Amino acid sequence: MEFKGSDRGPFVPALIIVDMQEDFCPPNGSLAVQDGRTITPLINDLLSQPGFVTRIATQDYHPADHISFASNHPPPNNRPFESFVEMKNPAPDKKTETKPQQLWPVHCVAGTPGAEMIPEIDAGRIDLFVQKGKHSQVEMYSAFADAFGNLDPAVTAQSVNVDIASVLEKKGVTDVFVVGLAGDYCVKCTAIDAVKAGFRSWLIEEGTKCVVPASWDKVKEELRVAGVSVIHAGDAIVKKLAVAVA
Ligand code: VGL
Ligand code: ZN
Repeated sequence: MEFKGSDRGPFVPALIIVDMQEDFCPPNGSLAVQDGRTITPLINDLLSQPGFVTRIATQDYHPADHISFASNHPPPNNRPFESFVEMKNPAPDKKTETKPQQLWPVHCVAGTPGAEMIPEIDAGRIDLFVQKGKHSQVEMYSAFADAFGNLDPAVTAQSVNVDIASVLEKKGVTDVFVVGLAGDYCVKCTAIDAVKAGFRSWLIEEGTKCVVPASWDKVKEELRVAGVSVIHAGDAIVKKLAVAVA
């Protein structure tokens, strides 16, 4: 028999809010996700739930010369959303490994207004901000690992300011709830890497929006195969978050 819910041992939940930043939101974001701002009330409601042992927000936080910016590459292969460039693994022992990297409009440049959290988010309740994508030559959608899956802080130190897996482990977290932008990129990769890091991973469907909304069914299948549970805001597991941590 499959064990469910409270039969599965301790429940120590954390909230990860992904990339609720001006550049991912209408009306002014350079990489605005359709309806991106509309998920804010749900996210603020989650932030107010007493059950989380920690509430973490991630920020895409790129240098101006980031490899994913279309304008940093010569034409004709520099069309945002469409073009791909070759990216090299930054790990010293894996330098020959490469991956295609999709190009984007310039977005979330560290220290600019586009990289700021949108002000509607109740930032006072956030315990920790994770800034990722800081290495100019590597993409980092997931808050846990760079695009090559590098987890070793010795390798990712240039990409991210916090080792999120060790932060969660130190707090005894068992379950990670993921919301934010964008469902088909950073939210997907963060939720999948949470599974790889050994946590149960729950993605609340009403708490995300996609760059390509029509891709969501395919993304949900990828998430399911990877072991992420895509759930609804009204589900029983979410109601458990109303119970304060002991
Ligand atoms: C994201 C594209 C490029 C995201 C970040 O937050 O989903 N998407 N950089
Ligand atoms: Zn980015």
